[in-house]
Amino acid sequence: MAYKKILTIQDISCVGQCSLTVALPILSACGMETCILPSAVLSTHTAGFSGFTFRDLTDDMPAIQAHWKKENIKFKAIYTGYLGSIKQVGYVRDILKTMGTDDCVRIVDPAMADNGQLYSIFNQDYVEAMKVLCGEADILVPNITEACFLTDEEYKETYDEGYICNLVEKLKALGAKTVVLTGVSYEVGTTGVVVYENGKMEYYKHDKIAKGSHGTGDIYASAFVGALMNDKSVYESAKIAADYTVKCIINTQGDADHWYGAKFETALGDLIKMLA
Ligand code: PXL
Repeated sequence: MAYKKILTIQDISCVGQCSLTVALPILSACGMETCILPSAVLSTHTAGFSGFTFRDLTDDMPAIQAHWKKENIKFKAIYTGYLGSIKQVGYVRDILKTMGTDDCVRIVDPAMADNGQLYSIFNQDYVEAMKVLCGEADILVPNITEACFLTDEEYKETYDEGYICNLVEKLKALGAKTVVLTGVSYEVGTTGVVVYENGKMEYYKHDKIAKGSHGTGDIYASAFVGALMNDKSVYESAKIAADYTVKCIINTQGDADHWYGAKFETALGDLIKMLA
């Protein structure tokens, strides 16, 4: 397996099992040297906790990037998630453009919305900035809510293939080369991932676990990047990430005290086996 230096840019939610506290261990377990650029530091994530602290690290970014440039540091993949501000989206666009190796893969998870709603700190101006960043991705990994905000389409709970194809077409029109759309469910009891690549659309269907968990989008995207960096195809990576995320949710089910995240650590062994 190739050992690669990759960069992930997202927040540190100190408690809550999302963003960097998920991406770093998952990518490390996948065998990657994982460098981080924290977008913000929060006491907890924002979905369900109240009174969280939020330190925006936007203004630290240019100096960090300048130092890395001076040290000739380049990354084989750059994977972005939850960002701290609109100004920061601009800095991240520049990092995507300038800090990759010639064969760098740029993966963007818009990480701004779920269940039909934007996360609390974001607004329409942020959505507009995110559209530009998403257009510059090699691989875009949105959920359906994010796809709707990015394409100005109405969010629906039930839909057909035509609705999903239209979303994917419009996401491609933003400029992203490859799209991995998560949480696509056409029937009760199953959900899945739509993968659009090189003019071909495929669907991987799997069980839908009744319990929805916070942070599963981050678990999914991190495992996807980890599999991809292990030279799996986009479709195979999308499938591995889905199977792993389902295991994490199953391992969390039935623990009412664990409402804020998924016990992704308990299935890391399974993920490593899937990569073998
Ligand atoms: O999992 C997405 C996420 C990441 N980071 C923070 C969040 C959320 C979801 O709410 O609040 C800070």
